[in-house]
Amino acid sequence: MNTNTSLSSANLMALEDAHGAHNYHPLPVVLDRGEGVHVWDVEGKQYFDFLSAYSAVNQGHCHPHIVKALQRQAEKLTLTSRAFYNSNLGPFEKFMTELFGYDKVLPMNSGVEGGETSNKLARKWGYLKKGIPENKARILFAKGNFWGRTLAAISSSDDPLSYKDFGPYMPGYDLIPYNDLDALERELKDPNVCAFMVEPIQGEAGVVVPHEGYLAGVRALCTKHNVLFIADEVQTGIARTGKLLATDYEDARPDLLVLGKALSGGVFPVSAVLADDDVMMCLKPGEHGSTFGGNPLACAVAQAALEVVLNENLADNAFRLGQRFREAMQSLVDSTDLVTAVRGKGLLNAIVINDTPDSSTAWDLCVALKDNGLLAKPTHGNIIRFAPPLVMTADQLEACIDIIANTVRTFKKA
Ligand code: IF1
Repeated sequence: MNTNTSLSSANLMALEDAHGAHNYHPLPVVLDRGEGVHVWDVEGKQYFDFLSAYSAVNQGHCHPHIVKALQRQAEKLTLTSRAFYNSNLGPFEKFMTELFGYDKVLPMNSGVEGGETSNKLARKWGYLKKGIPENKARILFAKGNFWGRTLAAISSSDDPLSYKDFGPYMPGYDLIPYNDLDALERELKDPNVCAFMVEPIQGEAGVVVPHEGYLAGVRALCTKHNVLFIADEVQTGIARTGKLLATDYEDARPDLLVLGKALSGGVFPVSAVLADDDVMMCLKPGEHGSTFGGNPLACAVAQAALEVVLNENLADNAFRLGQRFREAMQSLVDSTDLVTAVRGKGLLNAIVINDTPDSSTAWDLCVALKDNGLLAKPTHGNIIRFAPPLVMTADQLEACIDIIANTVRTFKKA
């Protein structure tokens, strides 16, 4: 139970409303405890978590192996800054570069800091190695992208909710259609393009899966035109889509790999950019950094979080359970009017609701799912993302499928 045992969900929602910025519109549930695939609200009601904190809790809530690593390190040394070496960073960097197959890693904290770091590295490489004239470097992004909330990230957004009234915007950022190799090649002919940053599957856009061969095509075109391929795997990485990385599905090794979220199992903000020396060594001491980046606590937590992914074969589990989940959702598509499509890979999936994006139907369905013990939230309007922790068992998945199917079948539109 929460420490303020006298406060009900209603009291706690009122406190957030009165004293917190209104930059979110949460589902009306107040979570107090999490363990594995379950969370409990302050009244003690249990739910299946089908959002996993936007794929940051792939290892399940409060995984003991990760929490123990946090506790042990927290009592020893939490932060030194990079003004000094620390005893965790080197071993962690060795673990990361060997696991993901790159020469170097640059540790940061939030996912968007990882994105910003990859963009700075790409521009620096563009000037020092590709010979792009000063301040002329261009980075391409895919329409529908989402990589965070900083002024740079929203400068590449085509979603007014992300960018409106936050201008002026970052110069040198341009958009091309997602999943369109011809459009990409047309832009890559410009010698001032230093990078193309893209999500292997677009999460926020509504779990948009590109055609087979798109990622391999991006890789080949970026190689052909001497442009850096930046893969934003903040949401798709760390076993979420049924492989360690979503780019592992094709011959599509990125030049810059951006990780975040489940890199720490949702226990601590940890992000990272991996690259080979040709790119990473363009950065010299003092040219980039952060107070918390690479701190001993982050290293201990992230190493434990990755050990869980490997030791519990979470990618294979996500692959298998994802196949079963999409099969079950497809039967809802075939047998109801409410659900018109299902898409995804591994345990990053979404269903499309048969209503306009500005309707409340998807939201109302998520409220009904909540009442039936399963938490999910619409992404864009009429699309509901389903992303449970990857530690889910087959039996638990069947129970969740039953909840979703029963809720859909008994749901009445407003
Ligand atoms: C919010 C969305 C998801 C991301 C990808 C980088 C980042 C994210 C592919 C930045 C972050 C979060 C942000 C959070 C909600 C959530 C989200 F709905 F906003 F778009 F997951 F789809 N690349 N996504 O998905 O990582 O700096 O947040 O650690 O801002 O509301 P961050």
